[in-house]
Amino acid sequence: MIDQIRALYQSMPATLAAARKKFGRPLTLTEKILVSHVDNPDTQQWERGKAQLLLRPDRVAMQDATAQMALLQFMQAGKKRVAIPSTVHCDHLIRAQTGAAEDIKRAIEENKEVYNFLSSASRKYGIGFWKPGAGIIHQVVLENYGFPGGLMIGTDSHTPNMGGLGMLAIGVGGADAGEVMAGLPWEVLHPKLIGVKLTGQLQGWSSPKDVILYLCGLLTVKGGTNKIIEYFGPGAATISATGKGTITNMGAELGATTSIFPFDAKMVAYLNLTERAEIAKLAEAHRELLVADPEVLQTPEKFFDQIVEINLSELEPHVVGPHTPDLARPVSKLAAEAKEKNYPVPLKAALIGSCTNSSYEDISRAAHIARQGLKAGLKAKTQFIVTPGSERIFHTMKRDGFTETFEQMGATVMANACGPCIGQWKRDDIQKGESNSIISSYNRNFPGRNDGNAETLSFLSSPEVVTAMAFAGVLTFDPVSGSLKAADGTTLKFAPPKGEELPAKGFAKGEEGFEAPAANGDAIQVELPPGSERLALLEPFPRWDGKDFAKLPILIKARGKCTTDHISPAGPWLKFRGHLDKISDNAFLGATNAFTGEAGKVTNVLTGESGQTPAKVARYFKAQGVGSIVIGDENYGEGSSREHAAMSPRFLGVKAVITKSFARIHETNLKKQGILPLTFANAADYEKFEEKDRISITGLSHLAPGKPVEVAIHKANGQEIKIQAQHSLTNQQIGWFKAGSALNALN
Ligand code: MIC
Ligand code: SF4
Repeated sequence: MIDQIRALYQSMPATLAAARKKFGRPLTLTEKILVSHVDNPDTQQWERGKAQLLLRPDRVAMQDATAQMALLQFMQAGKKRVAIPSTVHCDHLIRAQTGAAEDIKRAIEENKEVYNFLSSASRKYGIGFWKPGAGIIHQVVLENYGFPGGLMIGTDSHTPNMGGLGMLAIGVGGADAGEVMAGLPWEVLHPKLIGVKLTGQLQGWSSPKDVILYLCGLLTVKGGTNKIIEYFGPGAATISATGKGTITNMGAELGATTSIFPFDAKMVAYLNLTERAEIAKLAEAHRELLVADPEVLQTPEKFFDQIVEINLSELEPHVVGPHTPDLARPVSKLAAEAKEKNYPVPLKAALIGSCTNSSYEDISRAAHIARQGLKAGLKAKTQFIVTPGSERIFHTMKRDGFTETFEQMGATVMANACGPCIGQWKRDDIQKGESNSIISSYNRNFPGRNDGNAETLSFLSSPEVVTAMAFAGVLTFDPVSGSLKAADGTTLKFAPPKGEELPAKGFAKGEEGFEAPAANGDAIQVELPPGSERLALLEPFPRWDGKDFAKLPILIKARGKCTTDHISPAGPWLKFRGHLDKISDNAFLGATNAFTGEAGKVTNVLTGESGQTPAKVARYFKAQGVGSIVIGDENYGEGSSREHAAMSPRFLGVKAVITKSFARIHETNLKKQGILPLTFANAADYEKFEEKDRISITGLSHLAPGKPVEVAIHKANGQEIKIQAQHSLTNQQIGWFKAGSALNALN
């Protein structure tokens, strides 16, 4: 790895000089990394928001729930070995039930087929394999592979965590990963740049989490779409590397392509403590390559498309939610809002950890709060769950007494895995449909995400605020100014949390859980049992038949938020991530039917039967040889990278998705799988679609970049309304549509 980094740093000065000349100006850090990873500097066009970049990432990371499709697609490319360093991480499939030890044992049993498939394919194709229990993908990558100035892609939307180490790390669908592993360059729309200037220093209860929670409120869940967020300013250097990782990780909630911090001493400290002193030294020796040019810092408004300034000294601790990460307010304002909006006040669960917030700093600050509560004779009034991010964190927490502290409070320490964050949480304290509030230090809070119950109101905050809330047991508690009654009747007012950025004694180590690939994988068989319930080889999607889409029914018109969690829910469905036919039964189960207001139920307009699942109706259409259309609202496909949200509709016969706007990863996933992603030229046209309408999309053989397409809405009374829709397909992507998928276009 060190050689790869050395070679990159050695090549950068000449590349950057050429780019400065070409652009006629100094460079931001983002641009430095982009130009140093471009596939062909001679032919590459540079226009923010317009040009397509063809890039050569340094590595690929995949987690178990998305790696299955990524590897199945990679296998279709017929290569012997991956072209660039790649890893698989087993984290999403572990159910949080009784605690780490038993949960891992059960997961290994339950997911045997999938783990065997992933590990055998990894061994064969030259991919590093991290076993279940080793940790959550982003923590493990941060501890082992992230490096300043690098470019990576990962089949998970929170891959940008690595921005905390000055790496440009971008979440993608499995098809993108499969292609890059097969040796193709990776394509992305040249993002615009938002510069976030940080001044001052975080105080008291405020933590890195609050930087991103505040930004979510300011920019909203679509404010970062097709944009990279570059942090700079004196405040940046005051935040630990893992704190930076929290901020860049959750930048996914802004829809941002990725987020990044400039190289600094905090990154050096983190690299040193994670046994990468050599990389730290090398980066220090090339510091000027790994930060923006000085002119950019002097007049940032000349170099960024938008600037936001945050004075860390004045930033208050925040809470966001319910149901969306951009409903933000300072924690001091939550009580009044909870009363006004009738949020259930008792908290049923408080959860800390996850890929976003389980650093040593997070845990030590939360433990400081925990100790104060315990000293006052208090225990958690809610269920309290801790999910460490990695083996290192788990063992260091244990060694330094944090685990014991949390357990004294009544906490359950879960496996080093996603667990409750992805709906792998066996919760039996509430009935389905029961309205209740929970709070966590995670990064997503869409309805039904944690426990499959859309009536759970999920709030997000920093681990220290969540821990204080666990003692209070109510949503209306303000840990900053409020107080609790101690066991002896006196008053407990928490002192602001104090922690250490990094463990003074270094990280403790557990079982690393890494399996290296075989030097020569030729003799290794990929384990894929025929007739498996969990895995099935992919059949190529049919090619486009050259005809326009004529009078197709609407499968669903989704109203309001329609994230990938609404389109392809996770939780119990995760077990079918390697079996396209089976998982497709979950299609649109969370999406709100605009015609009825009900989630996951539609009318089969061919038979008139109502109250059916979208998958059932789509399968009926498919059996009749009839395709269908999906209509969506704003920021359709927000959230995760799961390409099942595109593959299932494709498998079920959806031909086009027409929306007001798309989230980046999902729009690409639709294109890759051969579905036409269209946006209304006039957003108000969304209202024109009625349940019984039939939709035609014409002129498809003349599909061309930038050229709108015509959509006709045929009303039940014979009336026809014509509207225009736009698309962002390039010539190459039109080729994917015609071939039936990007993968078909390769062969
Ligand atoms: C998520 O946080 O939503 C996930 C689960 O990590 C997803 C990936 C997946 O659905 O497998 C993501 O963020 O991309
Ligand atoms: Fe796992 Fe949650 Fe992080 Fe996604 S956001 S990688 S589900 S911990």
